[in-house]
Amino acid sequence: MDFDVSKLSEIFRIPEGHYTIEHLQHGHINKTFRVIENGTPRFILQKINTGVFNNPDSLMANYQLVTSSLNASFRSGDFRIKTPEIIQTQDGSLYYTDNQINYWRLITYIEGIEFDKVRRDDHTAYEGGLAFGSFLSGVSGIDPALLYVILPDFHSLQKRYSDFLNAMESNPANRASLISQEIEFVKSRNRSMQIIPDLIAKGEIPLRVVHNDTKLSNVIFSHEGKAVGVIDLDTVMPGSALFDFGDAIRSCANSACEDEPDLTKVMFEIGFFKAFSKGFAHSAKGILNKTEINHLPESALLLTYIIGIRFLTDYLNGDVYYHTQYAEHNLVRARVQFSLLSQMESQLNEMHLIINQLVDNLSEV
Ligand code: GN1
Ligand code: MG
Repeated sequence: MDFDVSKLSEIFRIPEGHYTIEHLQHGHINKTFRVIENGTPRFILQKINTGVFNNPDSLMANYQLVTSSLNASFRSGDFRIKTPEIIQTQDGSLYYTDNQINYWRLITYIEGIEFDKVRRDDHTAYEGGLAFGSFLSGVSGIDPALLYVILPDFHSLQKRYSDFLNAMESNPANRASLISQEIEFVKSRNRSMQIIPDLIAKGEIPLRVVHNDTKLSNVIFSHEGKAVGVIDLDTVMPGSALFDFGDAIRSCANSACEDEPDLTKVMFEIGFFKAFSKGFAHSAKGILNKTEINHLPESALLLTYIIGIRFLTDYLNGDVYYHTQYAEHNLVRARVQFSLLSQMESQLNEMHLIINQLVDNLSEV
């Protein structure tokens, strides 16, 4: 840890106190610490990964715009989901640069249970859907043009697929020959994944302000199991609502962890898909157009595919993007996504039936 915590209140606008910090393991990009005072978590301190986020000014400007708008709605009672607030440095900056040119930010802590203690059940999936649907509707008043595009083409299939082909051809870590099965899997699906990208290109699926990183671990749950917060706003940018829905499904409808090595434990839980969709439809209704609603199931397949490709590409590149704990970590992660994707493919009709039923029920209300 290269941050001197005894200087925290000299650097940021917080009361003086005896603070300690604890490294949190989740998150594959930034380094995240919980700041504790007398046994109580008070703030979150993050070292921004500037290899990924190379413009901290734009990153933090987006963060500020989004959280100040959402938290204003929260305070007026229009919105039940909290987002972290930025704590400025003593000189009014949104982040602190140390003498090693590391970038640090301090944000408020949203009280909730540890993510690994959150129960995986229908209720949690429903609450997750409510949270991300509320987020979407909460930011719908922000003009997408006001946000910087922090990571261009973030969920672009074309970019991710061509990055994958390049990694395969240049093969910098000499790993391509170890994964011929996975490479075949990726190639065989590329065409069928074009439906949503084509509709986006035609403008039938609009660009909105979206979260873009809707893993269930980015929802904070209260001890009673209610979704109370949405965190990790680094990727909030113009994108499609289907990115948020699809990314959330690949995470919340997976019975296992994102890096479960035993694929027999990886089950696509269609019950969780149904519950999440119900929560999402409830809080985002009135926002989504018909084309978006009709393609909710395909978005789950698309995002599962895209995230799987990204893990596999990083494996081919020698683990240069995601934090990894062991040599095969990215490959294990990719295999989990591909297993989920295969299961979703065989249950696509059921997923459509669920969404159709949900739409019928909503229009009767
Ligand atoms: C990364 O930082 P984290 O862990 O929330 C990644 C997401 C992936 C996710 C997979 C900026 O998110 O896009 O879906 O890993 N974020 C970035 O777990 O690349
Ligand atoms: Mg993230």
